[in-house]
Amino acid sequence: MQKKTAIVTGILGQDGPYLAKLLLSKDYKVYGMIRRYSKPNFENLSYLDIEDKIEYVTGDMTDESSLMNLVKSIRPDEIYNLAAQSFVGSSWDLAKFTTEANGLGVLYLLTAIKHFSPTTKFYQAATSEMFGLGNVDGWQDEKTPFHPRSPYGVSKVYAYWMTVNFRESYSLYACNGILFNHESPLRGIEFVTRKITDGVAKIKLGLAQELRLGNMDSKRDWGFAGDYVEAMYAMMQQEEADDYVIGTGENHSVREFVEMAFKAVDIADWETFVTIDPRFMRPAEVPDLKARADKAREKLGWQPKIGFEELVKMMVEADLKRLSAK
Ligand code: NAP
Ligand code: G4F
Repeated sequence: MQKKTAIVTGILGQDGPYLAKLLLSKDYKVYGMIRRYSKPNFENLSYLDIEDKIEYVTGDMTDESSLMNLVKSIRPDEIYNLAAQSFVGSSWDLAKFTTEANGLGVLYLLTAIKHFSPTTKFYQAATSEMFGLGNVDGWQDEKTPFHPRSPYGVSKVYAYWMTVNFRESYSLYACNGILFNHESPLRGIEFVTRKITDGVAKIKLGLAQELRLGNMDSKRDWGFAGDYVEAMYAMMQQEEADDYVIGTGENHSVREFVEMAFKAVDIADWETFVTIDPRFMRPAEVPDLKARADKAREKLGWQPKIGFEELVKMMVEADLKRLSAK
């Protein structure tokens, strides 16, 4: 039997490698789309030991013709669009690029599918940042109104509705995974969780003396990326395409994350190491995110396996190991 094929954009990021590993375990041929680099970074793929199991193809979310060519030549069974300028903090300074890569890029991909491969299923990496200030009694689900607070959030709302619109207009199998924050040892170093676990590991090893952070009060629903890619895959195997909220249903403040990370290395007086630095405050903040993922549990049979404490420990231990090896 012929292998199923999938294009994964954003293959070098955090989620790309976890998803690719899952697809490979299900015997897919995986095409990983990367931009043109003078020196690409395959570190996350080699961490999961799959660097040489992917077929790499060149494409850029801001280059319409590169996406057209890929869809036309590969005509994959599935496309997982994970590529994005995904750092909220930089999206004010890079508003145009963020809009082009995260918003228009999705329009280009959907148009390519419509023209050249209408049976290809499409997954869009939507986000809880679309909710922003929106909530119902402190919770967010598929029916909660969007009120994005950053150019990143706005770009993802555009992509979300374009995905819905192509599904409704052209009957494409196109779905949005509205994922809440998910983390892992592969998380980019500028995101708060990894910045904390890397910083705490450095302090423990005597390589740093302080950790500088912004808003310690904001709350996030943090899960493990390895669990979340299973939800992406499940969304693409349904009878009909739909949109799903994915999260743990439990949230914690940045302060609680910091406390837990220091606890993992037996440092009790953690406050002496932490400095609030206004440079890391945002022009507009998303204060509180908490997922109600009942639909995913009922329809996809999905639920997270790794809890908050286990996640923090996993990340701190990975950073200790990485730094000690150096
Ligand atoms: P990530 O680590 O930042 O990875 C994003 C990838 O997109 C990177 O490999 C990046 O390539 C690539 N990319 C950026 N601009 C591109 C462009 N113009 N053309 C082609 N590729 C481009 O993000 P992630 O955490 O894996 O998240 C995956 C997706 O889920 C993103 O769309 C993100 O917005 C969304 N999301 C993430 C979370 C979360 O908590 N992690 C939650 C909800 C939604 P380079 O390596 O070249 O920079
Ligand atoms: O880790 P963060 O940068 O993640 P944020 O903004 O929640 O976005 C992440 O999750 C989204 C899903 O909700 C994704 F769509 C998005 O792509 C990305 O993966 O910041 C988390 C919180 C924020 O409230 C921020 O203000 O931590 C706060 N924070 C406090 N000090 C900090 C810092 N964030 C960063 N990055 N660095 C700090 O020093």
